[in-house]
Amino acid sequence: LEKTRTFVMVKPDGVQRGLVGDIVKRFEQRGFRLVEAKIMRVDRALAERHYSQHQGKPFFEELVDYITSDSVFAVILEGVNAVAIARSMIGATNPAAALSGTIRGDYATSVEYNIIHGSDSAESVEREIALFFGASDGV
Ligand code: DAT
Ligand code: MG
Repeated sequence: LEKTRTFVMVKPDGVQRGLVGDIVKRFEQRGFRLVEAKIMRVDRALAERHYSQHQGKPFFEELVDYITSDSVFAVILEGVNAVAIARSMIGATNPAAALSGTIRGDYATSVEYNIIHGSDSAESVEREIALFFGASDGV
């Protein structure tokens, strides 16, 4: 079976709440391999590029403030059907709609603080891995 990559990022509240280990464990148990991972700070320039599709929306400034407020945990995952499976494990953008058993459904209550990001397409994976990990593509 063909393995592909996806990019996920535990947002500042997830790191602050000590959820990185639980979240990594979920992905590993599901069958993903960690290709690269790091704790890092996101500066405004990176945040605005990462979320460029949302520029101009009413929540954009708050979103950039939030994602730059403290460390995030950025991860490249590899597995079968990586984008779709990671997104289904993450759950709906608004935790009010996220099913229990999903990461947002188990750990988050507000759309502003929904604790994790996951790439939404193969194109987003390429773009986001380049933004967060540069040319490096792991081992
Ligand atoms: P996702 O993170 O599920 O891919 P998205 O790309 O539509 O969702 O939005 C990116 C982030 O922006 C999302 O995780 C939280 C924030 N956001 C989205 N819609 C919002 C809204 N209506 N109010 C406040 N924040 C919102
Ligand atoms: Mg998105």
